[in-house]
Amino acid sequence: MNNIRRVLVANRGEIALRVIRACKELGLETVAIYSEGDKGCRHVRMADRAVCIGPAPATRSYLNKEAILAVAKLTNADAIHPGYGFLAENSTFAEACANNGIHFVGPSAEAIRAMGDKVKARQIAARLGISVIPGSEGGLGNWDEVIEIARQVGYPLLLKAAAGGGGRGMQVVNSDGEVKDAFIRARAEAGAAFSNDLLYVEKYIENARHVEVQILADQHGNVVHLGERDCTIQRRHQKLLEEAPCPVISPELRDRLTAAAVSIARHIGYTSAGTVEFLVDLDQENFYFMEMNTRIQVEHPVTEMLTGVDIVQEQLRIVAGEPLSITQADIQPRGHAIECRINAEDPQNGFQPTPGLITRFLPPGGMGVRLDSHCYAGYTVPPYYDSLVAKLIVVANDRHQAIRRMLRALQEFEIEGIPTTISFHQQLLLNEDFQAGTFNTRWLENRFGKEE
Ligand code: MV4
Repeated sequence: MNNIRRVLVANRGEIALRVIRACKELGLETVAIYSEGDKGCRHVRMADRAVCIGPAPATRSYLNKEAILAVAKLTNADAIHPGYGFLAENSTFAEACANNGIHFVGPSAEAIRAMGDKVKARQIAARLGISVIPGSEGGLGNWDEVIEIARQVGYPLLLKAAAGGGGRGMQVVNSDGEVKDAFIRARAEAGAAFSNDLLYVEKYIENARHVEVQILADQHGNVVHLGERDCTIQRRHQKLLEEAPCPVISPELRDRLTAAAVSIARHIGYTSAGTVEFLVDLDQENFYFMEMNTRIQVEHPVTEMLTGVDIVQEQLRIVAGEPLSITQADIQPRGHAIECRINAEDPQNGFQPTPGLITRFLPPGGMGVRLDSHCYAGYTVPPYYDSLVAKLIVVANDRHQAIRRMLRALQEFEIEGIPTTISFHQQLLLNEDFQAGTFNTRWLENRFGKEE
């Protein structure tokens, strides 16, 4: 790659390994950063160089912009890959990289800012003629506006944080009597979580699927999509299992969804990998724009398994000023892929986090099985960060075979020393509603919520 030789990976865990692997294959050198709580992490061993960035709490290490930039300068890194979470969608950090002559492996700070404002993002989509969920035109001034909107679109409604995303701070409102308290609660939550308490409101689409489209865009005006992913299986807005393709959309609905995603990316001059999230209303064979994520997502391997495209390598090519290595005609998703997020959580105990020493770790393998994990026997899962210990991804010729392959791989996967969500995934994959593919966004809480 002409103007990138060394990449600082500003993340940890499985995504740090994932990025380092992509860099190595492109002949790029890698610099890892790690906190004092991550001394034994595999990304520290795998990178060409590793620098301790600070104490375990993320605010003192992985979120410490100044320290990360200082390490990038000290090690002469040409680029910083933020992974997901932490600083991946922090426009101030992206700007600081640019101001220091360091490539931020992601979109421009402007694109991050534009899509980070969920109200503005909705308005951009609406201006492009893409349907958005009926609700408030802009942000809300006060709760009486919510009652006015309820007259137009009807209850139930969903209050959302303009600076939020990913469902954080969402409040369902079922009647006029609930509006005031829900508004005050949502505003307080948004202010605390995002230091921005602006809210907007949408009709709550109850029988829906969460379908997102993967986009890749380079600096030469090429924008392609890599198909869609179905991420409907979420618990408290944490995705648990993702699959591709979505088992319930028709080819023409798929074409409309992917065309809408490409048009948004093209319109805002987006570059790098991005994901446009939609809600598909199963009752009306219709879809609505929800939000756009300006980062590589946890679930990206599902798309890689169907298309053969290494999304992280494309991100690195894009930031180096190279054109995409694929055209839309080259992208022919084949088969069916499923990803299970294996977390250090106890499904028998309200999915409580279960950090601790892993005493046995025997990963599954074989045809069509990929395991993205930083864990090993002897590794201690720290309590400071998210609970993800492994992403188990399978690909097969169709959904039925992919479910069988995933069940076989989960059976084979041995982790001892801490409770994990492996057994929960086995239960989920054996469930007949899941196997029929007829679940919606409310299915998991209704079906499994009762058993907590
Ligand atoms: C919605 C929705 C229904 N109606 N918005 C947004 C962030 C994502 N994590 C969940 N989001 C949703 N937004 C409207 N107007 C349904 C979801 C949703 C969901 C909601 C509750 C429980 C599970 C869910 C799974 C996927 C999507």
